[in-house]
Amino acid sequence: MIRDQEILDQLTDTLSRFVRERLVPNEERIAEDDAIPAEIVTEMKDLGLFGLSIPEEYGGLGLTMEEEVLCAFEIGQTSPAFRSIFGTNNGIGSQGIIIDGTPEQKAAYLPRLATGELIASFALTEPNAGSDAASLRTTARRDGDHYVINGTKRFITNAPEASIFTLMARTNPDDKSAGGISAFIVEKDSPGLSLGKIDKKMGQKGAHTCDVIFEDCRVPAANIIGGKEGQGFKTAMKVLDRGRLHISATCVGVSERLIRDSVKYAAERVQFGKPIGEFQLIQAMLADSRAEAYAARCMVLDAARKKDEGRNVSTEAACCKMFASEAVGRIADRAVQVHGGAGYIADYGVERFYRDVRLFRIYEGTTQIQQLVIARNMLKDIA
Ligand code: COS
Repeated sequence: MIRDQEILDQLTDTLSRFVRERLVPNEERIAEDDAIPAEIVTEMKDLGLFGLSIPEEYGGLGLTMEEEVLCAFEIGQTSPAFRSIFGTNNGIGSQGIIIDGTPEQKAAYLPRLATGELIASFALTEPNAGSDAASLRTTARRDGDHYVINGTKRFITNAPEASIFTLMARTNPDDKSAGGISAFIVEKDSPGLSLGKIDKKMGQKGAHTCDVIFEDCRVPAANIIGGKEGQGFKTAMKVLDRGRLHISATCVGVSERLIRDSVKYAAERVQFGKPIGEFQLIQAMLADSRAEAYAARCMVLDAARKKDEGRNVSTEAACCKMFASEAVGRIADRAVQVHGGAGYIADYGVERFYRDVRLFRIYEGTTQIQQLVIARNMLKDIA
């Protein structure tokens, strides 16, 4: 749903210019420094990027899902690490509070998340609970008006920068299933919370992950999301439904960027006396990439519109995540191939994207988890 086409066009134009003029020229720098420069983070805050999907009443832009994916198509056209720094405030870090939080929790955290004063992070994965999220072992034991949390969370995006964590922990030790899990808002300064060392990753330099360790960490009982125990797994799944659409839209943006760079290179690079773009074998790669990116864009828009209509898009979000992340992997591979030797050399930047996009097939649910979600829902629908 687009509420006001003119205002949205202004926003997407601004984002497109920001990406072109401020982010693209800094891609190499953030990869080398493994950090987003402070001045760029300030500009992102001024543009409202930390609050794209936070409701207007809490100071965000309150974008609908369709508006959000249209913005992500633009923001995706540069190194994914730029999106990552504000991505968790709009997506998995804040959505638990937006979807299931109490009015007090929303009022306490959302306004500061919208401005970027606070960074939110989503702490679900553990050393022994990744795809099988419901098997998580972190415990939260009630003790008076607090919970005492013990356990370790792993590969947590933006944990080194985070001010708050949306944490999933088991409040009922006798219930080993999803029903024993609750979601909490945990502030980074809570006693007993510490961080592991920053992980060395294959790509997405500038975006950071690390372990988050809870040792008798005391969290006020008022911070249980929604005020009820046992709802945390469902909160996490709803958050991921939305997050997966956002990631899919980012995949579309990166795909379009890589295709544009490939076409430009094919038009300029001369071999055998003519631009390589005139050779049909190069054309085939460009065409396959174009068709796949177009298909992904159409899927994401369709699913986003259905979500705005209030429909359950768990299946569609999984389809989008599976298709768009696999497609951008193929598109990045072809981009390297079209660039030939230059595609393998760091100076041209294509190899960096090739490594960066590999993550899209893994986080927020692997391709195999998306297949499982899609097929299970299909079987449920006919039952
Ligand atoms: N929205 C709302 N509720 C949902 C839901 C969704 N999208 N998906 C599942 N649920 C509910 C189910 O309805 C069920 O509730 P009831 O017990 O009341 O029926 C409960 O949650 C448990 O669901 P289910 O039995 O399907 O859970 P499973 O343990 O079998 O696992 C998968 C479900 C595999 C889909 C889940 O573990 C998953 O998504 N794993 C990947 C995790 C992930 O993405 N990790 C990345 C980390 S974040 S970067």
